Amino acid sequence: MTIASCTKDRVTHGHPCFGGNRHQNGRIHLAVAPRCNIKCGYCDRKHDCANESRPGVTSRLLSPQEALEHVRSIMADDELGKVIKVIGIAGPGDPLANEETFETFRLVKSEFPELLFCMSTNGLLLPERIKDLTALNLHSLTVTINAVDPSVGARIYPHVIHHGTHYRGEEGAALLIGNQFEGVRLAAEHGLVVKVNTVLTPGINDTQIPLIADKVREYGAFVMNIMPIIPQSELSHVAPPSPEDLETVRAANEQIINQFRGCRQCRADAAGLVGGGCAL
Ligand code: CLF
Ligand code: SF4
Repeated sequence: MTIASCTKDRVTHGHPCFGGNRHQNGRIHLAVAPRCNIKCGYCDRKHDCANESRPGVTSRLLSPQEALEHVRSIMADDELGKVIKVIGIAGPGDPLANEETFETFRLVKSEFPELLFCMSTNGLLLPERIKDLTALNLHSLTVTINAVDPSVGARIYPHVIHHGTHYRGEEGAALLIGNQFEGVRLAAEHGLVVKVNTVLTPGINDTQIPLIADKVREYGAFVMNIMPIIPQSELSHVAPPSPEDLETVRAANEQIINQFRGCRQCRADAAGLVGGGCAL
């Protein structure tokens, strides 16, 4: 399924990660969210959230006030200031598990209301925070969903911590997956443009991809981004998909929902054009 350009522009406003022109439009990531409330088997927590980043690079944590100053300095730069269209929060942990995320959006939005605001999450807290996100007038949201079946999810998520209680195995996965899909449904219903990231983990969740696509399309997601696993931690033994295998999965999935193929698995403090951005 290709993204018709008139529909795409109306929905995404040129957002580089939703099919907008990523050679012209850039983003600033603000690394203000250190804590996480789940454990993904491909994450070792020495690095940024692996649902939107690659290992080997870590971000310096910023306070909300420092984040605002960081945005000010980039927007004042003659070259970078012209390309920045989006302010994103994508880690280093889960943005919804950190109140600093909300404070940062409020601060930056009050000074740069013309920018688009974007966030990426594992989705565990999405149903209960959706009203807070819409109150901020968040433009776009990414939810990483790796399974529909809790038995598959249990092989990807060793544990989930929800309101102070640890859940393991299928119980934890079922809670997480339920909140992810409900969160996507509510976000779309509230007018956010929703992208679903899925980490393709060969031998574990291959068969889940079309099931995820069917469900999130029904719930109103706009586009899906299938990312190759970068093996580490509990899933370090998994062989990542070849570029050819990844493309085969994306092409099949395109029959169900739009595909984003431009992802560069950014770090949580990236700034500039996707793929060409420096981290200041
Ligand atoms: Fe950042 Fe993510 Fe928003 Fe983009 S990144 S929070 S949706 S503004 Fe983009 Fe980077 Fe891929 Fe993410 S290329 S890792 S998809
Ligand atoms: Fe790591 Fe992100 Fe998963 Fe949290 S949500 S465990 S930070 S990959």
